[in-house]
Amino acid sequence: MTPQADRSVLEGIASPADLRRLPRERVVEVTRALRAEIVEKVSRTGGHLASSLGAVELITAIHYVFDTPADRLVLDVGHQGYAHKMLTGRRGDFERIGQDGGIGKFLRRHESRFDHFGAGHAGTSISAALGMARAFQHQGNDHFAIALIGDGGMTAGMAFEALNHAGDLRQRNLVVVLNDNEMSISPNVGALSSYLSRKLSAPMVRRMKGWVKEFLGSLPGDMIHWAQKAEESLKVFFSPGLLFEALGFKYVGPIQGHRVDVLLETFENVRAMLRNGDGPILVHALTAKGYGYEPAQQDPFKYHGVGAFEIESGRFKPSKPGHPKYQVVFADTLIALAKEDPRIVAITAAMADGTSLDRFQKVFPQRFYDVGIAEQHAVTFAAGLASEGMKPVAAIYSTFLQRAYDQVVHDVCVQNLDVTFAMDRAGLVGADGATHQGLYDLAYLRALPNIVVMAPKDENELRHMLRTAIEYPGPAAVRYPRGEGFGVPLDPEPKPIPIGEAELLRDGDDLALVAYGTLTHPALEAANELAADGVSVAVLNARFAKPLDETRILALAKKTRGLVTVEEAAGQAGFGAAVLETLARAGVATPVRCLAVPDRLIEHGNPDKQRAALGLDAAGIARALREMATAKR
Ligand SMILES: Cc1ncc(C[n+]2csc(CCOP(=O)(O)OP(=O)(O)O)c2C)c(N)n1
Repeated sequence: MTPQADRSVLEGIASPADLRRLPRERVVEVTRALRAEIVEKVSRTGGHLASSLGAVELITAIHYVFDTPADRLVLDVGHQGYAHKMLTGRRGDFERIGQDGGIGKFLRRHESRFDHFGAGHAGTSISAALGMARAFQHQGNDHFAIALIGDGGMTAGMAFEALNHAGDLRQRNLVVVLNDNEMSISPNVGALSSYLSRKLSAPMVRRMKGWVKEFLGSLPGDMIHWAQKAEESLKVFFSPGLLFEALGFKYVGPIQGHRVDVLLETFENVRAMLRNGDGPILVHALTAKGYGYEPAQQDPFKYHGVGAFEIESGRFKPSKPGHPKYQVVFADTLIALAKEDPRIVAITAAMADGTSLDRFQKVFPQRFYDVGIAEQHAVTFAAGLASEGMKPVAAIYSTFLQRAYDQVVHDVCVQNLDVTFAMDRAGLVGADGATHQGLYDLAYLRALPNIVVMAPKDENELRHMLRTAIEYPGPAAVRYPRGEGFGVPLDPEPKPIPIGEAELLRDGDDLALVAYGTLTHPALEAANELAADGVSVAVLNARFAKPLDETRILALAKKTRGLVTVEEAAGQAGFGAAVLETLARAGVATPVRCLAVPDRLIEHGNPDKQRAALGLDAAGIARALREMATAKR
């Protein structure tokens, strides 16, 4: 089924104020038009399809009933917000979503005055909305703050910290809308999810009602009041509201999240309750991810984040067959190692597909853990496993591991526990943009005691490093990028690399390149270019940022006229900084140039173009070498 709709109604909506001028009977028409528009736009550019389709009615109804932007709508993650973007003047910008200079895939404060809080990571919306609601109270105004969060987002511990606090504050101008589709990216996990979706079968409800009626009938008159109270409690006990009520929220729901009439009426009631001082309120809406576009509704997992596709059939545009992805090489290597070592277990925080650990899950269902969007718990859970002699491998994107920093420090490194961090999506990530760049892991890990920090030059070395990390008896982290490797041949057996040992790929006497991670290959290309100019450049594949191969690096610094370090990470406190510290400590004054990502936000865009613009490709590295070769001393 293809969502067909007359989209002309959208022409007159440049902001939610225009939406609110429409009679309420026409809101359904708006949601249909938005849905058709989302499918059409995303079919060309790719994007978060199923999540956005599932939230069209909720977002439209909230903008219709509440006075946005004076009232604040905070979207958790922001990936479900395409209807929000379209209703707030960005319909015409969808052609370039996630591309250089285009709008972002998530919400950004500088992109629109309707994006009250930037996001990309899950679980932050309730805290942020509570802060806003509290600010309104301090400032003496009567605006409301509304957080829209998915059942996946709700698995983040932070969401509960916020609910707990909001309940305690009795925050009367706060609404949390729970968009419950029983899905995270893959099916949601955990006791909370089962609790929310607990449905009493109809015959059971009928039987219960019958018993209660019979029981009430048998009671003397003065006890009926108490018995009715008991009946209410029984109902509450069987409703998911109990949990939220216990946290101090008024619970409204569960309601049908795609019925516009129900939503408008519910939000109007909610607004009246808020005005009456009855907040905070939690609205529990049941939705279907991918709603209204058959292929996505049938397989919301496949259509969570998509590339371009054909609308009629739902078929994706064929992608060119390429080299194996780092993720697949990682997962397959882990499977091979786990076959030999029963102590190995794998952990993901809601990214089984993204990390390719779903492959591991198929082979070792009992040794695989998806903990939900709970990176902090994932790390300390791994620490606990390690403390009892297991060998946990936590595959967490570089950007999401930021969340669990104290767990990495306090629970793993300080206790020197044997946890392997497989840091996926390290470096530039492309369309996901600033919130997802994997640029800070070097800076945040290098400072920590006990940990070994490494990065492979290609997918083959990743295999060896994974084994190295797992065999190392303390904490070890391996970073690798998103997507395809270089297509290098894979050695049949992963072998451990001596800790802290760099690899001299090419000797040279004039200059030295010290490369970390996947920029080693472009570094080699650059050295070849310089050789044609008669400049002899040594290339060292550093492999380890901690411990650094000080002996080899110092030897190169002493023998050459200048050293260039290369890494795809934030320059401050990164790999180059480690080299500079080593040289300074040894009193070696060889000039050093550090090529790294500069101290500014890198937004979404094509990573190859971004690398070129930052001087982090072969041409840029060659340029830096030439400048160094011709510099006067
Ligand atoms: C801290 C963090 N970990 C992981 C992710 C990756 N991620 C993006 S959306 C998503 C699922 C969100 O599920 P839910 O909130 O239920 O929204 P839905 O897509 O089902 O509408 C995940 C895991 C993230 N954005 N942030």
